[in-house]
Amino acid sequence: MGVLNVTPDSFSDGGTYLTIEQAVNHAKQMQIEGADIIDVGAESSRPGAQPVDESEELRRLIPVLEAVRDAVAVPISVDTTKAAVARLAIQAGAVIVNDISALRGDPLMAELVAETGVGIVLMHMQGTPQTMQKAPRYGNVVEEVSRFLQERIQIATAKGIQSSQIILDPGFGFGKLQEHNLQLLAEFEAFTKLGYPVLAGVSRKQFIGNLVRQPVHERGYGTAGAIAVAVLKGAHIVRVHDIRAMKDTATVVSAISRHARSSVGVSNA
Ligand code: HH2
Repeated sequence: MGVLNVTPDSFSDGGTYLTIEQAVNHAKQMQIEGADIIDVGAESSRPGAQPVDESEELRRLIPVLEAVRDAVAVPISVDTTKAAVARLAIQAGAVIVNDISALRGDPLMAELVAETGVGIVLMHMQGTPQTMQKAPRYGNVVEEVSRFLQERIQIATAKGIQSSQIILDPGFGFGKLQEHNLQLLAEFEAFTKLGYPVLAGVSRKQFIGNLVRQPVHERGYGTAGAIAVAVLKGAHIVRVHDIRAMKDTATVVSAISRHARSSVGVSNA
């Protein structure tokens, strides 16, 4: 899954793809480099980011989404927590809603997803983007994230969403300290064992920067290390900025893991 942020303030690519032409060119390039899904987002969720209102999110998103849909053949997902935005994005061609609030942000989102049959990413986050990095706290992070995801699956299915629509995501960097992010990756198979496709969004994140001591745009090699572990432990989708490098990383690791006779969470990525 290639990231396309049409925001002025995203932590990695903010302000880079603000015109339709820039966004379309980047989407095409990601397709050429092997992206299987393009995730378009118009509201940053980096720690401390200011929320954007619905009309501004739509203004940024919809023209780009329509142009990208016409320019690429791969499925498009929309990174939003608002049902009204998701509805217009689906009408404009999105087939997955990437909801970082896991249906908690908007009471109308579950109904929309059930009615339209699109895919839905249910992601774990402790707190909100404004508060989440202030004091993240867990007893056992893997167990707590896992329990949360199972609760959200129950709520989603109770509202008429089919199991086949659901994708899970432990939410790297969303209300997690360094040790929590590392623990989630070290035990990533706990999530792939839940029986749903699992997405890992580690690309260029702060916990990688803390290890390699590099600024955002120099975290590609560090990201590849994290992607390799996630794919080895069964991640089905990796949400990344550097398509070519991460596609190659995932391809090599999944080929190796298919030869492992007794590995846990063998990938079918
Ligand atoms: N991470 C970001 C945004 N959306 N969605 C999912 N499902 N999983 C993630 O880990 C995830 C996500 C943050 O990264 P980015 O989009 O590059 O930055 P920003 O939120 O600042 O736009």
